[in-house]
Amino acid sequence: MGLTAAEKILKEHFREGTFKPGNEIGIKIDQTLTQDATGTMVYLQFEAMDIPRVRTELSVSYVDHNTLQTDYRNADDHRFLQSCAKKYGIYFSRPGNGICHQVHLERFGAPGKTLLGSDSHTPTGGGLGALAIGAGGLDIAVAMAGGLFYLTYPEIIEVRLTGKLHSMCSAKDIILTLLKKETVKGGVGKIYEYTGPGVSSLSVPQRATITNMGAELGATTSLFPSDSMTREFLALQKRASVWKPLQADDDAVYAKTITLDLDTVVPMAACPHMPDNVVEVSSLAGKKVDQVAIGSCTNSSITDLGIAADILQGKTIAESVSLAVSPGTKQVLDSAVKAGIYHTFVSSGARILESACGPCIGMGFAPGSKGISLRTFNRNFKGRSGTADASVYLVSPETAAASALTGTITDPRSLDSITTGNYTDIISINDNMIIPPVSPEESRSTEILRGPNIKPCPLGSRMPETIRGTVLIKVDDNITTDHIMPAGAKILPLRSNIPEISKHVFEAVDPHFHERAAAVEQGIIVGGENYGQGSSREHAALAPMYLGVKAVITKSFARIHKANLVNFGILPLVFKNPEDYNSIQESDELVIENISETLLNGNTLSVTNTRSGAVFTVSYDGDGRLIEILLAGGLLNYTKEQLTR
Ligand code: MIC
Ligand code: SF4
Repeated sequence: MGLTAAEKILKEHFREGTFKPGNEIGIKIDQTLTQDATGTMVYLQFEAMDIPRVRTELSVSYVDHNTLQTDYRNADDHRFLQSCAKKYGIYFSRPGNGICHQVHLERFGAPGKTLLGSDSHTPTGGGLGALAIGAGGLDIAVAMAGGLFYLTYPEIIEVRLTGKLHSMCSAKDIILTLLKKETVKGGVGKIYEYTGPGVSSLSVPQRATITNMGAELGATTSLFPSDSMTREFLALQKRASVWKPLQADDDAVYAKTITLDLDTVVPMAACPHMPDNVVEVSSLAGKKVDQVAIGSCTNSSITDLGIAADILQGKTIAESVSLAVSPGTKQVLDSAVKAGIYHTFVSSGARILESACGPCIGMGFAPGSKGISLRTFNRNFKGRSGTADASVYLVSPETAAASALTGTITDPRSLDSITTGNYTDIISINDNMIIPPVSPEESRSTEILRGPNIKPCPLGSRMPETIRGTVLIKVDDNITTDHIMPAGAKILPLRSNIPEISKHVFEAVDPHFHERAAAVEQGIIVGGENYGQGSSREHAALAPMYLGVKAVITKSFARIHKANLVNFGILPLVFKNPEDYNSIQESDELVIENISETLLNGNTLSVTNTRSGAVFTVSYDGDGRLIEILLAGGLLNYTKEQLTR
């Protein structure tokens, strides 16, 4: 039986476990990436492992999230990260050089490699034929130390593309179409592998838009084959030498096949407040728009900016609209200047922002009260833009630009014919904002520079035999890590300081969460389906751990968050009978006894609700290694115990 492209990479990197869907496997990681918002914790954890230099083929530390520098804290973080990179043999991409996923695609990604990143959109690299996976920071620290990355062997889903996109329809519309079909939890435990004759018409940046937003499906990752288009992209980047072909075997077997005819794809928009709340743009036509943002790791390539500029060419944006453009990388920004795209934007009335995440993570350009914002980004969770009552729609660059001109949501196909340019060949390569690793001698004498806001990573305590926990909060389905641990300009500077950031846990959902958690010794969180979707931020587990949360009981979990809970010694439990969710109230006391014995001998624990007297069962599906980690109080403690043994 032949192999799928994903299986070929998995097989080559497989080191431990049983090589079959559903089982835990350990794979070797070739490359890692971190970004500043998750990176400070990663390097604090790496430092605690006491390893002189990274053991990967290549590791890159990017600064792209917290670049506002409203006071000393972000700047101190940047200096800390730069000194860690020098100390440990890591490439350092300086602030201003661009968004991690886009820079990595341009300058470092390679077909057939495994890439692990402390950011959920790491699968962007799948556009180049790399098996690129997002994970919690601690998993990245372990991979940098040469440890394996453990994941559940995913189901491989084939997305067979036929036909060709019509003009004014783009890669964003493809992934939004898929999100409508598969939903934000449809991809949990799956890899989406793209095949079929439609693939060859999509450029690498277009493929990367699709694999980037595969994160919103909850997927482990998404993957395109490596073909002549990939080789062309790498040759333009003067990196043709890393190209190698990657394709599924003709007789490869997939768990399921979804066929998507690109001829039928039309402009789509994800409506507030979920990326799968997708409708056709034409059905929203005429709705007033207050602001438009073009950029983010999803749609900030030169092709994305080029088509938007073609639409804006010679025109002025509507008086009622504010338009911001953030080029994904310095390379894109420079190429946009060369190609005249920058001039077109500025002439049309656009505001040009830094090459960084910016508005995507609530770092500036927040909409006004009840504002309607159209963004080419990947997430529209409530409040993420920085304005709690704003409505964010996710659209393609074509729809964004067309709507900026008219001031209302506009189907770009309704515009008079647009002359489009080909901007892919205009490329400006200059890596002077990437600092390469130094020699081991220089590393040794490098001092790590810290600021007063950088506090050590707290350690968990051993799992108690009995949890007697208060239900601190009960939430619905699809709770995101943005709900659990919000980001934005006020909170992101606290990412290096867990005691401080923990005061903001669940802030937007319930401002008293922190006080309630502080008042009890052990806390429990109760959630619905797909709890913890979205970002990879381990702070959504680390801060609750710091507040004494011992278990989270839900109907189901998102992959990365569940792994983060285990990494920080919090039990991720699932109701055996989802109906039991209804019987729990906030402030109930839940008792779980004989934890280690039960977990080591099976996977079902019984829980007693002392208010109602009700007894119900929950399960944990992890294997022996994960149970050991939980009992040790998290991966850091477990690793220490292993080393002492
Ligand atoms: C996001 O898009 O939510 C982020 C900010 O990039 C996160 C990482 C973080 O919270 O630092 C992600 O996607 O993992
Ligand atoms: Fe940055 Fe937004 Fe991409 Fe996250 S989704 S990496 S915040 S641009």
